[in-house]
Amino acid sequence: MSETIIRADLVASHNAARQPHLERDYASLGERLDRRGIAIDAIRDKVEKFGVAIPSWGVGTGGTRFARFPGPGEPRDIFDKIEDCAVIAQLTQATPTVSLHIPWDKADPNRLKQAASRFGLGFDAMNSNTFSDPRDQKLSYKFGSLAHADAGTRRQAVEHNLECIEIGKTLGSKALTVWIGDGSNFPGQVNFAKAFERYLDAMREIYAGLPDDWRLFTEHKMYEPAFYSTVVQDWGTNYIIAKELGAKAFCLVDLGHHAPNVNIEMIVSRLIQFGKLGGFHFNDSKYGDDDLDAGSIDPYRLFLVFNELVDAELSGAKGFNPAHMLDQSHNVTDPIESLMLSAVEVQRAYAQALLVDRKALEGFQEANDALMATQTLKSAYRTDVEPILAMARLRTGGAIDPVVAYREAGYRAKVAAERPAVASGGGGIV
Ligand SMILES: [Mn+2]
Repeated sequence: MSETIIRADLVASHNAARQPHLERDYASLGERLDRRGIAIDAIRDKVEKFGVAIPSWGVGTGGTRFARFPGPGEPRDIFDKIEDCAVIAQLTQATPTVSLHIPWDKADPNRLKQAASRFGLGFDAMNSNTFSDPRDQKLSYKFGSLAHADAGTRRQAVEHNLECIEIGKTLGSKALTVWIGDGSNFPGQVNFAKAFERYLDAMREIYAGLPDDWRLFTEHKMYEPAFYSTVVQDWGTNYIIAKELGAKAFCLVDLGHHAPNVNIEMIVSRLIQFGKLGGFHFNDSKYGDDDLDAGSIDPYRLFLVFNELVDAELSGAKGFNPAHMLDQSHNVTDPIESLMLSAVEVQRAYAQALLVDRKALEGFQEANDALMATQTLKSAYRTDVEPILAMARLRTGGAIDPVVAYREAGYRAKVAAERPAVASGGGGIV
C-alpha cells in the first residue's frame, strides 16, 4: 500500500458529506445515458483507467519573460515536486506518473525511484533540455543545440540526450521527448536546409541509443524562443523527422505550439492514420504558446481532439498508444489546484468523447447531413459527465471535489511553513 500525503480520514469525511448527492446525480445521468443506449458504468470504468502525466516543472510557479511572482511553499527540489505530484495523484486518481526534466530534476536515479514509488507514482517520458545553459556547461546553446553550426555543441547536446535515456532506464521510463529551441531571429541568419540536416544527423545518434522498448517523441513548435524561423516548426516537419528516424520515432503534439486557428484535431487524425502520433502536451491558449490550464479557454477543441482519439481507440487503429501529459505554466494560481483541475478537464474530454454515437455519426457523414453530424458531436459534448468523473474518483480513493478537499487539508499552508520563500527573479518561463 502506498503512502498518502493528505490524511485518509480527511478525504473520507470530505467524500462522506458529498456521496449521497453524487449517487443521486450518477443514477439520474445513468438513466438518461441508458435511453441513449450507453451503459454509464462502462464509461466510468474507462475513465478510471485513464491517466495523464504531471510534468515536474508544472508544480512550481511559472512566469513570463517579464516577471515571475512566486507563490508560497514552492517546491525546493525534485523531491518536494514529487510530493506535490503525489497530492495531485491522491486527490484526482488521474495522474499516476511524473515526467522529469533533465537537468532541472537531476538527482540519484535510485533515490528518485524510491521517492516516487513511496507514493505509488511511476515515471512518464524523460525530457531533455538543450534550450538553456546550466551552470558549468562547456558550450553554450545560445545559437542552437542539435542543429548548431558547431559540431562540438551538437555533440554535447547528443550526449545530454543519451544521458537522459540512461537516467530514464533506471527510473522505468519508456520514452524520451526532445524539444529544441533551435532556430533564427533574422532572415539569412541560418541556412534552413543545412540546419535541418544537422538536426536529423544528431537525432539519428540519439535514436541509435534508444532501448528497443522505448519510444522517441519529437515536439514541434511554431516559434519562440526563435522568432523568425524554428528548425522543428510544424507537424509536417515533425512527421518527416519521425519517418526519417524509424519505427520507434513519433510526433508529440503540444496544443499550444500551433498558429492560431489551426485545426489541431485534424493534425491528430493525420498522425493517427499514418501511425506516427506519439502523444500530447495538454494545455490551452488564446494567442500563442500561452501554457494556460487545459480546457480553460477552448474546451470544445479539447473534446474534438479526444473525439479523434476515441475514434482511433474504438476502431483499433494500428499502433495507437498515445502518451498523455500536461504541459502548463501556472502564473497566478496554486499550481497543484491548476494541475488537478486540468487533469480532470482532460479526463472530462475523454468521457464526453466516449459518449459520441459513432454509428449515427457515420450515417450522417455518409448521407452528407452536416447539421445532424455536428449535432451528434454537440450532444455528447453538452452532456455533463461530472458525476462519472466524481464517481470514478470516489471508487479509486480520490476526492469527490479535489480542490475543496485540498483546501480543507491545508496542504499549501503546511508546506509554506517548511519550504522557504523563493526569491522572485526576472524571466520565469518554465
Ligand atoms: Mn510542450
